This record gives sequence, C-alpha cells and structure tokens, in this order.
Amino acid sequence: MDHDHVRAVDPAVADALSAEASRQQNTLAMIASENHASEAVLEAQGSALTNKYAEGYPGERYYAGCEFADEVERLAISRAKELWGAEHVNVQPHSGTQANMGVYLAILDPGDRILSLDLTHGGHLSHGHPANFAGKLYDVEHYEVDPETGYVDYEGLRETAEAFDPDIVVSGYSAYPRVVDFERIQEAADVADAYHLADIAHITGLVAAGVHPSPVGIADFVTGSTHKTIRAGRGGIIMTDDEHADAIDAAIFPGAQGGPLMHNVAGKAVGFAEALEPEFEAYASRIVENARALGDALEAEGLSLVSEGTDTHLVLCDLRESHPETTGGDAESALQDVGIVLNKNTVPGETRSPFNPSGIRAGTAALTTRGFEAEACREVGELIAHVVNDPDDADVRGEVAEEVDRLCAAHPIYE
Ligand code: DSN
Repeated sequence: MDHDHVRAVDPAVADALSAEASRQQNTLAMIASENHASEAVLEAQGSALTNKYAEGYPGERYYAGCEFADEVERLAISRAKELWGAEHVNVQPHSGTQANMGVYLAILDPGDRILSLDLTHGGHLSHGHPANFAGKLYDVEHYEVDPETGYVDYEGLRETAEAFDPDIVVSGYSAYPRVVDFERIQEAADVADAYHLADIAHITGLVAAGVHPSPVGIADFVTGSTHKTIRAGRGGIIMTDDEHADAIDAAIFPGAQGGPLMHNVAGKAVGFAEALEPEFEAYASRIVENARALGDALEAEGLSLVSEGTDTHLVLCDLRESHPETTGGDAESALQDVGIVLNKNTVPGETRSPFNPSGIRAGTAALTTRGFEAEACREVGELIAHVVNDPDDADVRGEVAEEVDRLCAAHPIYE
C-alpha cells in the first residue's frame, strides 16, 4: 500500500501507514477482536462519504445532499436484515460500545439495574464496569462462569436474576470460548421480567453464517460490532423488533451521537455484501475449525484452556497452573517479539490484575481471512507454546520468529 496522496502531504503519517500495513503482513494478528477487511471495504471507508454530514435516517435527514448517503445506509440496513434476520436494524453506532449505549439509553433510566457477566469472566467494559459510563450510570450486578467448567453458570444467573431483579440482562461476551445458550439467558431475564440484550460483537460473523446459534428473535436487543468476525467496515450495529425501533433510533441519534460516520456505514454495506456471498459460510466454519486446531495444539503442549476448548473463534489460556511465574503480559510481550500478536487477558477467578492478568486470548478470524487452514493453526499453537514455555530463551525466539516469517510470507493479506 503506497499511500501516495498522503505521502505528498504528510510523509510522516504515510510512513506510519505503510509500516502498519507491513506490520500486519509480517505478523500474525491473533487479537480475537481483529480481522483483515477486504480492499473493497477499505476503499469504501476511505471514500468521499467521509465528508458528508447526514444526521437523521434515510429519507429523514437534517441536511441536504444526502441522496447517496441514503442509498448506502439503506443498502447496509437491508443486507444486515438479510444476514441476521432482524426486523429493525440501526447501522449508525460508531462502535459496539456505542451500540450498547443506544440500547441502555432507549430503555433504562439512570440507576436502573443491569445484570451482566463479570469482566474477568469474559464480559465487556460496556456491560457495566465501574470505569465505564455503564458502571457509573446504572446499578450493576454480575453473574459468572462456573469455576470448574468455565461455562456460563446459567443456574447461578437465574438465582441472581431472582434476587437482584434487574431491568436488563446482558449476554454476549468478549472472552468466552463456548456457545452461548441465549434461550437460557432469556429464561433468567423472564424470571425478573427484564429486557435481554445479546451483545454478539465477537461472534457476529459466526451467527450470520449459522455457525453459532442466533439470539435474534429471542433477545429484545442484539448489538454487535461490524469489523470482527463479520469482517465489514469498522463500527457497531443494533438489531431489534419493530416495537423498539423508534426508541433505538432516537437513542442513537440524537440521543448518543451526532452525524453518523457515513464512510464507515459504506464499509459496513460492502462487508455485509461480501458476507452474503456463499463463501462466507465456509469462512466462518473454518474460523471455528482453526480455533479448535489452535486450542488442541496448545493443550497438547501443556497449556490449559478455560473450558478446555472452544466452540468459537477464540481460545483463552489460563497460565496460572502450567506457568505460575509467567503473567499474561510476559507471554504477550514475548510473543509480540516473534511476530505473534495476541493479548493478555483476565481469566475467571483472576488472582492478578486486569493490567497484568494471568491469561492470554487468541483468535483465528484474521488468520483464516489470510488463508490459514487447521494444520497451519496447529503449528501456530505449537509456536505459541514454545515461546510461552521458554519466554526468555533467545534461541527459541529466533527459531519461532523464522517460522512466523515463513507463515506470513505464505499467506499474503492483500495482493
Ligand atoms: N476491544 C474488543 C476486544 O478485544 O474484545 C472489545 O471491544
């Protein structure tokens, strides 16, 4: 990627952009929330729509000149409806967090009660962490995963719902490797006569492809981000039924946001069109097969996986028993040195801190995009384990870095 126009104006930024493209090509992107958008999506996001203000919704804008913005947004909405089967879709949230904010604003008052999965058990900041607006504005209680199995403790959730009487129960997670049973979450929400928000940010692509069960038609609200497993333009999305459509739209604009990022809406439309192609289903299935192969290799090399495996795009390793002296941060930084980019992560029952937690999280969506198959993912699992087993051994790092170079060269991201 040359960035010729940027270079003519701003060589420093052009250098950084080129370096970032090379970094992505020459390393393995295994942060479970990342992916490699297609060149078509990148082009849409870098289009003239970045210049356009379009407050409002298609056909009802506050500014003139929105005819093409309308066309793009309508396409994004209709494709999303086809992908996920929702009655109503809002494609304007700037991010997944903004999508969750839209839902809370639409139906909660400050002080209302949210019941969500604890962050250290796989939840998300926007589900009510004290440092996030959701934790500051609302009264938050958490449910957890079963410490023995690593699966959501659905019975505990139900009991907490009875005792806490939440206004909304949040499902959908950012570090949970197993299938979410949305029906059982709905039962817990019903016990408290609460709304149910399913935040499928991580698994949007898996749900669209039918590789993971869908909460659409079960939960009152489904939110997500659009750049993770669904691989479209960056941002967020809200899905709901016709009954809540107006409340959601008003909560996003004018409630939480001003002008929508129409270039990103264009990126969403293009990515959704790609996901409607038959190949996407095979892509989503391969993501899961690859995560299983990665997890099997890690386990075979002595690392322990939360819930002992995965049904999704990610694995979560708890290093405490196998590597008591190695923190998630130590592992993350040793792996970054060899070109494997994943993230340190809290684990259920975390005994360290969120900034220096005891686990690492790795996903396969981006590797799958660049053509990795199960065998290559098994090899990546072995490479990760070699580094985590000997994080300070320069010879091991050198050998692994060479293998990573070879794998990257064999799997170009962009032509
Ligand atoms: N930052 C994302 C993740 O890594 O899960 C969620 O917003």
